[in-house]
Amino acid sequence: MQEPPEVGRSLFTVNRSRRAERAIGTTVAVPLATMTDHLSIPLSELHDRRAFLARASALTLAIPGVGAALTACSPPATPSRTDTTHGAPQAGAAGGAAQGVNQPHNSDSRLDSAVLKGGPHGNTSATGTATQGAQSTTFHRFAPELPPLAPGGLLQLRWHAREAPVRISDDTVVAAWTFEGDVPGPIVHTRVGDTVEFTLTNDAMIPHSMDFHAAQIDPKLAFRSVAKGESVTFRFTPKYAGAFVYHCGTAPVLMHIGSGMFGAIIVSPREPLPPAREFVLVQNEFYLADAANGTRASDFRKMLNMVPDFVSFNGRPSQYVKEPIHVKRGERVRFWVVSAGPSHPCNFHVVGEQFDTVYLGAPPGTPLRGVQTFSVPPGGGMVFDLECDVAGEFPFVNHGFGHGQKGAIGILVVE
Ligand SMILES: [Cu+2]
Repeated sequence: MQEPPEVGRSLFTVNRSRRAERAIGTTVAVPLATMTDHLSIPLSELHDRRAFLARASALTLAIPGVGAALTACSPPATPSRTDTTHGAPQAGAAGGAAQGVNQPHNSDSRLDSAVLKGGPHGNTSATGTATQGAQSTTFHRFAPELPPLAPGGLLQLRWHAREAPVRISDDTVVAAWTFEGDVPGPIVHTRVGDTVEFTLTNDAMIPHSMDFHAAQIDPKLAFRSVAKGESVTFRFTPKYAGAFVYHCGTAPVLMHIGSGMFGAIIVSPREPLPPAREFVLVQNEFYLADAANGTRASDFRKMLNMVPDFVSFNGRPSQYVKEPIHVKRGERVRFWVVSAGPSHPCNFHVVGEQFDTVYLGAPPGTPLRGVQTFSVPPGGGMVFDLECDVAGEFPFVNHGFGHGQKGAIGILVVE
């Protein structure tokens, strides 16, 4: 009797895990042990796991760009231990090359899904240390100010991917997957023509990776997944100015962005823009399971349905309503707005104001003048300038008000 497609796909995934283990040998023993856990799935759990893997696999097939990027990244027949760096990072060649030459590519999407399904957590982010210490996790307002540029034209970032509970409101702690322990990850600020040297070390059981939208670089090398305890290092030189997303690119990407692995990299142009108070807003959605052990885990099935529980700027719903952004009358304000998604745009609008200029692409090019609202697509970023000539309290919102109501709102106080 012919197997239904769903079962066939699931078994194929299992076989891929076995092949990967043989190919890579004992070099990454802990994650592979986790992968092979699912070779002995109890029948009672098989349906859920099978469904998850099938849906995750279908996801990559349904989005051609993502599917190509992810499914092309199968483990090679003869992988090398030089896949990753250890200890002090070593820069790749300036201008964009990643470490090494004969390296495995990013993890296969189905392999990574298998890792996700290897634990007792189901289709959620409640893995490993994501829930530990939740009760003592305090709320902090995410500072929206654009940080200063690094001196000398070289920005060196040595980050860790790790699981952590993050309090997003007084009554909600999410079991997050993070860059540097927070959601979103740190705001990166660089400039066209400068160099970013980036190292990601993975502290978590599940593979993770980094995809900078501000980079032009071979994604199979630079954006590949790394296993627990291992690192990847690469350099790039931003060509265009703008507000760009970064995110974990490990499959299913939906799960990794949806669980907190995203942020903004702001690339300033060489020629200065008009002086302004500059702020960064990263919109994201939260899809959360019911509370357990003091946290709410991110729920992959809810992500697929695209009806979020919360939508936020900088990782906390309505945080800038409680603690607004203050500027002075007569100042120009510049919002670098990024929509990390994973699935919805940000229809950015400031109530009672109009945008003097919106830059669709690299500022100072492509200016639109006198704009009321503009939609930033998921995976995109734009720059919004306004001249604060009138004093008052101005709500900045996602004018898709279902999402504004769920937390994509703040207050700009012009004093
Ligand atoms: Cu990840």
